[in-house]
Amino acid sequence: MIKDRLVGELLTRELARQRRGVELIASENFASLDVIRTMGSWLNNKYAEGYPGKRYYGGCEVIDEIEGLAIQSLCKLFGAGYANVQPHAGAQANMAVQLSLLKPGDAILGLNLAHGGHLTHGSPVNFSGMYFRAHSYGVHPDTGYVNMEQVREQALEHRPKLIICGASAYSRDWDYAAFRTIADECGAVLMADIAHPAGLIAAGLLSDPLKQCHVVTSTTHKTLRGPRGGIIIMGEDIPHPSGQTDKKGNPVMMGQRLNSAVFPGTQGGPLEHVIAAKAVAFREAQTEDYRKYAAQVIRNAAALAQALVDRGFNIVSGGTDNHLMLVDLRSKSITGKDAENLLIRADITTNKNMIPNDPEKPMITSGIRLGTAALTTRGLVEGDFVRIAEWIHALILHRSEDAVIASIKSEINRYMEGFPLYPGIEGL
Ligand code: DSN
Repeated sequence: MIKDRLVGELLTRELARQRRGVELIASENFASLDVIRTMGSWLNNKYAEGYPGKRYYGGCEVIDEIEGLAIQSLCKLFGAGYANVQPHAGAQANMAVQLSLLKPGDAILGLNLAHGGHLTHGSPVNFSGMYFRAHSYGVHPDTGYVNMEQVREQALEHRPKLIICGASAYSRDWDYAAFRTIADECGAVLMADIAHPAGLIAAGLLSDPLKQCHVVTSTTHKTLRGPRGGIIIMGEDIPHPSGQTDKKGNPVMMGQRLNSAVFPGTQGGPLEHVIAAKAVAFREAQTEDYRKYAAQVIRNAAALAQALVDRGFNIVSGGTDNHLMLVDLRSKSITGKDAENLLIRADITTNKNMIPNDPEKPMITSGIRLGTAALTTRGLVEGDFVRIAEWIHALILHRSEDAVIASIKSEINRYMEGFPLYPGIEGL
């Protein structure tokens, strides 16, 4: 164990919690030990402000190779022509894109947070909604699918400089081509935030945003199963929409502006230990094993959604194309907050989540969001997810019976022993 016993014991307790529980938080995963070990390395010690070959510190020759490898591996994984691997998180990637393209007061258009969007896509409590005139589109009340007519109406009315597609709680694939047509019609730059489905896109199982979107951001720790972090990619570098030229008369490129927006625009020293771990994850995601994993994630989500529907639950949009689903709990007369608190008593981890047009407040909600990426890493397959639906159903049905909850918790803890996490590791 590490010398700091207090922290060491907490690390051990958290490992035990992760091992014994049914992890259904859609944005979480279990990174490989290679990823974890790379993050916990002496690369942490190095300052490397700047980019490979152009640093503000000496001694960066190894770091340059590491960051170069991460960029090259990321480009190969997505077929990208440009990559920046420095954003500390998805929010920083989105902030950099907005800084590279917009001036305060410019209009942007993204998916409403209450319909599954993300804070950084224009929420009034986030920089994106404070500094820019943020407008939003939603999902169709009848179908739960993104309302493309509304996207077009909003785009033509507000003429945003940036249109954002992508979400935190949306279970369907995206029609990037339709978004591009609208973006072209109103002269906007089109960005996709693929933080959630990135790994499934890399595996070729969902539509490819790089073909249609000018710029794509992501996190690296959700379906992509890497370290906690962010990235920015483009299919190919393009001239910056301002049309500006440099001293030699060459167009200023978008990639150049994005790099400046990450550093020095919004960040200082890059986390090279995390960038090295990103390189490990990008290389893992190119293996046949990872492609099989990604396909299993989707099959498991479909099985879980169907098993819940079979037990009287409603899924927003009726199902899922990706790794997650939004469960509308109103048919079970329980709020999202109460369901989250109930399920955790049996070691099932979820998060309460607004459903579109939710009558409840954001801290209460009428839904929970469930995802299959983490448990698929543990080795669970379709039949196991039917079992999970049975547990969720039984817990909600017997919500006031402590003995039933305790018995399901014991059953879950025994069950999860069959799916070892980091076998042989007892702590740090
Ligand atoms: N917090 C992330 C999620 O859970 O989806 C998004 O930033």
